[in-house]
Amino acid sequence: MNMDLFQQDNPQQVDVLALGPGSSFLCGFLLPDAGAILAEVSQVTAQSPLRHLSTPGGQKMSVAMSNCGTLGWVSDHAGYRYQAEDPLTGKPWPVMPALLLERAQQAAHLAGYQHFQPNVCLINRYGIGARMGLHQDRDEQNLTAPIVSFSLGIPATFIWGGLQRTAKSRRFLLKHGDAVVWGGPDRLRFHGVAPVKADEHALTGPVRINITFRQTGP
Ligand code: MD6
Ligand code: FE
Repeated sequence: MNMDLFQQDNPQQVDVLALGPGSSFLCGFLLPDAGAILAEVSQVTAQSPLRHLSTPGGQKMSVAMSNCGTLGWVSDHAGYRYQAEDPLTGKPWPVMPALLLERAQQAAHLAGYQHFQPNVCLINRYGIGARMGLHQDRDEQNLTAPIVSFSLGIPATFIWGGLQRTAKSRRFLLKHGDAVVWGGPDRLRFHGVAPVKADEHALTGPVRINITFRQTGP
């Protein structure tokens, strides 16, 4: 029986589409509070500004990043890692706003993950033309926890691959308000974002914001 059919479990009656055995697409999940979420993101980035990190190979990333939570994801010549201080400010990352945490846990719950306790919230800002190459998310110590991903602003084409880099990939559009939850057998799928096409959104202008929630520990 699909419990999501009951109003009390899914009061928004959001469509939950299976993308794979451990992953769900929640179409329009964030639409009721997109403005409030973007305001929280602005509060975070006022304290820990968005910046273009360098890859270990020395390339500047086209996506600008920041974090909130007890740890943040960073990249530099020394590699990819999570750390408790923002290297730009030398201070701890801003606290994860309650609304972001609550909505991430609701999304995980709707997708069948009941005990998601994210401690990291990675904020990605895409301008026109920004992209993210095919990668796996494997810097988290806890690979049994899912990742919850929120998309706001202008749309982007998500590239959804397989467990091997060379596996055939599918593409789908991530639009303003969409959430994706993935874990279980899909947790280590390769994925990326195609160069963002010129567009404007009333709430963000010519920008896409992606927020991913991760649980790095037990
Ligand atoms: C993005 N997302 O949507 C990039 N990674 O801009 C990711 O790289 C990602 O959405 C792991 C899990 C979910 C994601
Ligand atoms: Fe990723």
